[in-house]
Amino acid sequence: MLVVNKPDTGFMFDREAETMSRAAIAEVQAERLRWSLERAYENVPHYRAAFDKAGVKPGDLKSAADLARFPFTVKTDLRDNYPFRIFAMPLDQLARVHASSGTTGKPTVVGYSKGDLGRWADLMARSMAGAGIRPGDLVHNAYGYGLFTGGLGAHYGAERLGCVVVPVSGGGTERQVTLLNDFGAKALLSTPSYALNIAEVAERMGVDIAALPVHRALFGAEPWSNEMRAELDRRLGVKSVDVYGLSEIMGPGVACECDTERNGLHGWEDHFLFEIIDPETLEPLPMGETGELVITTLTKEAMPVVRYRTRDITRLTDEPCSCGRSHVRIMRVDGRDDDMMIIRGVNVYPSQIESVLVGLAGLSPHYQIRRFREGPLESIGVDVEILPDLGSAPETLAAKAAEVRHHIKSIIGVTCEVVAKAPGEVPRSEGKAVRVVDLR
Ligand code: DLL
Repeated sequence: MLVVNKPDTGFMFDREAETMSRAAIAEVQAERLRWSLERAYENVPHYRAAFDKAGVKPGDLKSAADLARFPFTVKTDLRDNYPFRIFAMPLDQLARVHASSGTTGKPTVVGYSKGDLGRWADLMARSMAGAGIRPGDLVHNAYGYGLFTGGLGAHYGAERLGCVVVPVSGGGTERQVTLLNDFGAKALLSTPSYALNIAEVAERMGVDIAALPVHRALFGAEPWSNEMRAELDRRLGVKSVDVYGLSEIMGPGVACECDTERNGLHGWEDHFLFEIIDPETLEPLPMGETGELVITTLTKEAMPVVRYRTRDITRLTDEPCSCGRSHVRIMRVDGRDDDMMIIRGVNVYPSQIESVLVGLAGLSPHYQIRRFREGPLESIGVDVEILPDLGSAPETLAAKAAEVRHHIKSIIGVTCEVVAKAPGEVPRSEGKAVRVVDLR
C-alpha cells in the first residue's frame, strides 16, 4: 500500500506495516514463524533431519522465545545441499535463482518463488523510500547485475517504488560518470567503495558530481565507516544511507537506515526475525548487546531459512526512532567475525582502520590491509595512498607512512607496518572491495 503524506517528509512506502506497534509485530512474527518452521520441516529434508536431531517439532513453538530451541543454519548447510536441495518447492515452480560468487568451494544457491520476488521488491521499495528516494526519481543502479543479488534486487525495488531505473550495473566507470552527468539521476545505488571510485574518476574527468542533481545514495553490501560516509557525502554531494542484506536471506533490503536519523538500519520484522547470539556459547543475548546476527525468514516460500548465522557482528535496539518506524534497528555492521584480526591481543576490524585513514590530510581514502605472520604472531600491514599534490618522493612517502602508523597505534592501539604508495597504486573497487589480503 502506498501512503503519501506530504511530498517529501513523512513519506513511507507501506506506512501501516512500517509503523506497527511492537505488540502487533510480535503477534505477526509468532504466526508467521510457525508457518515458516512448518514449511521448512515438511518440505526440506535438511530441516526435517536437523529438527529431528535437536528433538524439536514446529508445533513446539508456542511463542517466538521458543525459537531458541531450534537448530541454527550455517553456510555449509547450504553448500552441502548444492545446488537445489535446500528449496521447499519443486524447481519448476520457482521464478529465479541467485548464487554467491563462491570464492572458496561451491557457491551457495538461493531460490525465489514469484511471491518471494514480489515481497523482495516491496521491501527494497520500502528501504529506498526510507532512504529518501521518491517515485518518479531517476535512479542510477551501479550494483552488479547477474547472480549477485545487488543489481536485480535494487532494480525491481526501484521499479516497485515507481522510480525510473538506469540499469548500468558495475564497471565502465567513465561511462558511469557520463551517464550521471547527462541523465541527471537523483539517486546513486552502489557499494560505497565503488562510489568512491566513481567520485575519483569524475574528478579526473573534470565532472563535479556534487553539483549534479544526484542527492541520495544507497550504499551497502560491505562494511563502511562513518568517516567514509562523510567523505562520500561531501565528494558526491549526497546524503548517503546504509542498506544491508545477504543472499541467503533475500538480498539487499533486509534492513535499511532511514534518512531521518541514519543511525541504525530498520530490520523489516514483519518478514524476518532477528536475534543476536554469543558466537562462542551460541546463547541468545538480550536487546542491546553485541554479538552475531541470526536471521529467520518469516514469509519466504521457496527457501525458508531457520536461524541463519550471518557471521555479522552487531547489536539491535528497539528504542523508538524519530522517523516513526517501529521496526528494530540493527546498528551498523562493523564487520564479519571472520574479518576480525587479533593483533597482539587487540581485536581489530578493517573498518576501524578505515576510520583512522579516511580524512587524514594528504591521504586518499583508498587502502588495503595485508595479514601475515611474523614467527608465531599475526601481524598486519596497511597500504595507503597519498594525494597527487604531495608528489611521490621517497622521503614524502616515508614520512606519511610514519605518520599513519603513529595514528593507528594511538587510536586503535596496534602496531602495524604502513606502506605509503604513489597515487593510483592501491587497487580500486568495482563492486565489493577487497579490503584484506591474507598472506598467512
Ligand atoms: O551483499 C546483498 C546486498 C546487495 C546488500 C546490495 C546491500 C546492497 P551477499 O553478497 O550475500 O549479499 O553478502 C552478504 O555482505 O553478510 C555482510 O557481511 C555484508 N554486507 C551486506 N550489506 C552490508 C552493510 C549482499 N550494509 C554479506 N554493511 C553480509 C556491512 C554488509 N556489511
